[in-house]
Amino acid sequence: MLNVVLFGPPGAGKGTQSEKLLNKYELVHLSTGDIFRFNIKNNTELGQLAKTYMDDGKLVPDEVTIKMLEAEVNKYNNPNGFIFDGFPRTIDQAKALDTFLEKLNSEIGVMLALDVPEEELKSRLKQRALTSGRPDDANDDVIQNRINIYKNETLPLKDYYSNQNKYTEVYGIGTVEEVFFRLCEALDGIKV
Ligand code: B4P
Repeated sequence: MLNVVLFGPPGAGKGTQSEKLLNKYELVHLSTGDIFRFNIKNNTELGQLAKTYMDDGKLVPDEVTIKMLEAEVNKYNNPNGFIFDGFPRTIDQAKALDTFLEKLNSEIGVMLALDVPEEELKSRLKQRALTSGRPDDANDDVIQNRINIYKNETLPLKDYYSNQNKYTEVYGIGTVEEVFFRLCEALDGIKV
């Protein structure tokens, strides 16, 4: 199994690039953001809870997110591997992910991190707000909050995976195709 964590700040292009990677490498795509938004759209109990955090740009609590992710992982029987998009976002989530994968006799192969400067992130999210209808993209304070939470709670994962020699950074500026090419180069280097 090839298990990839696609990592980066809000708006770095994780969702965009995951769609392309999953086709090329035939991996299962698990995006916690997409799963939460699906639940919000369908007005489930989980969706109602997640919405109260997401609209403010806060992380959904670990116990909720971890339980949901494990249930998703267990839906698949013998996949080629997973792309985890937007998960883990905290050290506790990363530890939980290691435990789930151990149960499947597997592990994370690599964390691919998209490196994008803050000004570009803000401009992409505001652009997306014009069409996405996402409340968390539409407000400058919420965007800033998401970036701050990323720096404080999510960025420590860089060390978590670096210490296991699993961290690879990819420059996230350029066209979607250019960034995809760099990600594939990084991934192919690891697979060989
Ligand atoms: P997510 O859904 O994970 O999304 P994201 O961080 O907003 O963006 P992503 O990096 O996927 O950006 P995209 O490709 O769309 O999270 C949303 C919220 O869900 C979180 O704030 C949190 O509340 C909650 N949540 C999710 N996971 C959680 C977890 N594990 N624990 C707790 N809470 C969790 O790209 C953004 C824009 O840039 C798009 O418009 C795209 O078209 C554009 N773009 C992409 N690549 C580009 C390029 N190369 N050049 C120019 N524009 C580009």
